[in-house]
Amino acid sequence: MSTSAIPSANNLDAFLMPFTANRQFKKNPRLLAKAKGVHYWTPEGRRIIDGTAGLWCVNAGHGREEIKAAIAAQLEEMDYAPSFQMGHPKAFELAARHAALLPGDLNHAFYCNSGSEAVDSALKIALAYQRARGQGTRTRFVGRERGYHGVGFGGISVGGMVNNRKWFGAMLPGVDHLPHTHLPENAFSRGEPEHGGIALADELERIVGLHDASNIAAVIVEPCAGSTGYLPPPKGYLKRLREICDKHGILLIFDEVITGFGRLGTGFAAERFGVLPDLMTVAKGISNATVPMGGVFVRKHVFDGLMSGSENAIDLFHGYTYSAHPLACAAASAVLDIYRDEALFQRSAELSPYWEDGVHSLKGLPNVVDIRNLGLAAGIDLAPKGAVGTRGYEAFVKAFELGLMVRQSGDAIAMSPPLVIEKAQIDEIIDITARTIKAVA
Ligand code: PXG
Repeated sequence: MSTSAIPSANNLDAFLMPFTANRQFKKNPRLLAKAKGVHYWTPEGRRIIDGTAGLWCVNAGHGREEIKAAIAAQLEEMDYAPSFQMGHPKAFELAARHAALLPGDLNHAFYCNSGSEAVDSALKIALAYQRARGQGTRTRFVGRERGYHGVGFGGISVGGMVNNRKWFGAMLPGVDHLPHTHLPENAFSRGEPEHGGIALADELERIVGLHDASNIAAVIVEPCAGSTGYLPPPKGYLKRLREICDKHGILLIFDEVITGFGRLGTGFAAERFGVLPDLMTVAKGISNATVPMGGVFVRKHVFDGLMSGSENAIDLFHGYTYSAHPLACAAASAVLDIYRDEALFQRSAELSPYWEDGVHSLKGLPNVVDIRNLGLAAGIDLAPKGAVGTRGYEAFVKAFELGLMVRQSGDAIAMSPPLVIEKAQIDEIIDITARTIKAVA
């Protein structure tokens, strides 16, 4: 091995970075070396306030001692156990705790390792359920424009982000898309937008009219779209989707990878909106991002449907080596204790009005064309400057320079701080965001 090949943090070449402009990044890297509470530190010791809870996932803040201890204890006791035709106690205990936490009869949990796996698992469970109840012609899915459901072939097919789709060919056949919910007449809405909810949801009837319900397995939506700039649903939208799905025997899947575990001031968006989906996908906050984990929660009728074959047959022909990994289960259980003991979902609700006032105080700054918020998250659209995404990227880099981590999606910036954030830290986020927006004018 030549000395030039000795791995070092100064040699950034070997890592093919996900969702990154690799060459641009490597010329001017943004490295994170340490994290605690609501802060990151760069290798040089510069402190960055985490305006995005990592990637919408570190809901209870970084470096939680209780989670570290639970993972260490589990590692000491048992590193790994399979979940196929075997089981370990923490998996069952976690599922029972999740079942108790979730609304309605969403009382069975399937586990996986990411949001992408959760989405593809949910789509497969929907197909298996329809088939098990003698409706095997229901193979089509309906997603939504500007939806993000991860990067598996199922997820990019039902998702509605052009760049996730354009590179990867034909993908899953038999998918239609509802229109996205970002309407110009709702600009600068505080919380749920007023206009368009019913008409947008009624587009589902048009799709059913085209294919017939007997061919449609499920509709999947994020209750509040995250990745494409944070788009809260207009009033009445989700309820109407639920009604149309019920009318036609179509399953409704809520992708709560971002909204789950407190982001909207309730445990789950399903509670916030009073709409119960048939299946729900989660990830991120489920383990506070310490050990990768995702999950699909299903309602009783879906679970019972899967259990309708002979007792010695495998009910769901699907699973992962690391489904219900013991370290992930230990972490997820410890984070549930934190959410409960610190009442973090309630804290998220209590902080939301302060957060709303903060983000809407940015109205009137140069190039700010829309601001949206719901729960402890917000999206801010900036007018494009030349090519789409240029100003958004400049804002993302500038914010980092000024000591704040935000997310960029085109010319929108999105923020979703850890739920343990303090009011003074919200002020700091708003102040840096304001300086950022002025700097990229
Ligand atoms: N569904 C939703 C709603 C998501 O937001 C996924 C599925 C996929 O999860 P995994 O764990 O496979 O990445 C996501 C992920 C961003 C950003 O900048 C958002 C996500 C991931 C990375 C960046 O908004 N969401």
